[in-house]
Amino acid sequence: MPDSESEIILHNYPQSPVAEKARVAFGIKNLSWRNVEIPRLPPKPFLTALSGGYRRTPVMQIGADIYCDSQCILRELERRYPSPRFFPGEDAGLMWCLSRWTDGGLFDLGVKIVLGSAGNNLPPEFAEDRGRLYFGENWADGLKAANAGLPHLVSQVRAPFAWLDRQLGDGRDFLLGRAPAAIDAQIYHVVWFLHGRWDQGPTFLSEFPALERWRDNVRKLGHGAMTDMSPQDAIDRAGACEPVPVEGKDANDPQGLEPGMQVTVSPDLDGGEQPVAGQVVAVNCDTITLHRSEPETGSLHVHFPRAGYRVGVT
Ligand SMILES: N[C@@H](CCC(=O)N[C@@H](CS)C(=O)NCC(=O)O)C(=O)O
Repeated sequence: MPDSESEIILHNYPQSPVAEKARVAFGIKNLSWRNVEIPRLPPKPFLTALSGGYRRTPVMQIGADIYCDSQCILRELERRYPSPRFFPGEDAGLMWCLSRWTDGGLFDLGVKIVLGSAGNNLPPEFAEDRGRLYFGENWADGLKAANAGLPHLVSQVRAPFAWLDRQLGDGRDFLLGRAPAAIDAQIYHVVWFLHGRWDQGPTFLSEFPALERWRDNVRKLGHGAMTDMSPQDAIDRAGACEPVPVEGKDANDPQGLEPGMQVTVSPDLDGGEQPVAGQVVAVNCDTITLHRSEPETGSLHVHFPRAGYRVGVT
């Protein structure tokens, strides 16, 4: 068992597909972790006390270090637990580039198909929250358009699934061969979502037997070893720990970001989300780390990816 300072804590809820990506990542590396269940809808006071306002799922905590976004989570897991590797081949750079599509365009299609096909059957407060998050200010129109345009949306996901099905048709266990990789988790979470939450999902996926065999292989990887933890214990853990010291200055930063600056960070999307404010501790092309402090948690380092996030200088 790791000591409590280095114990992995995942703030998430069972139905979240992006959390499923992180849970599969734990399975690939066979890690032990603590599960803190958060609400599916805001307010999420325990989570935002740690994150500074970031409300998406999942968020990983290790001591007083808070990792927002699955991109940041996977990167940190690879740094702390390099074996087995998330990138079994020699193509980590290309795999990260590909993950911009899995986390962006592909996930977006999954969300539009699931929410669009649910139509008027979504609970109103859920429709309003997720509608605003994924469809912008005119979310009600966006949801209706997704419902009316469902066949088109499905055609957009069918093509890449057919490509994957053909590739997997050579009998390999995972997308890159015999060993599971980050890209398996990054594609699997959308397939898992479509299978579990779209009423036509199982029928749609039955067109792709090799993809279905692969889905089962990824499912069998499991989630590592999970034990529950209460939200208050997670807050107390942060309060009892100091963030891991980190340094980083980037002479070529296009925004001139430097340690010591006060900034805000938010997803680079129109989701109506609250930006997180803090002081830059370290910055590079992959990650920005902010220092925040709250009476209950003491000093925290909150980490965000650069790709997909907007930094504003305050
Ligand atoms: N880019 C983020 C996306 C996270 C995301 O959109 N997660 C969904 C759940 S699957 C979410 O936050 N939904 C709203 C919520 O949980 O409050 C990541 O990769 O972690």
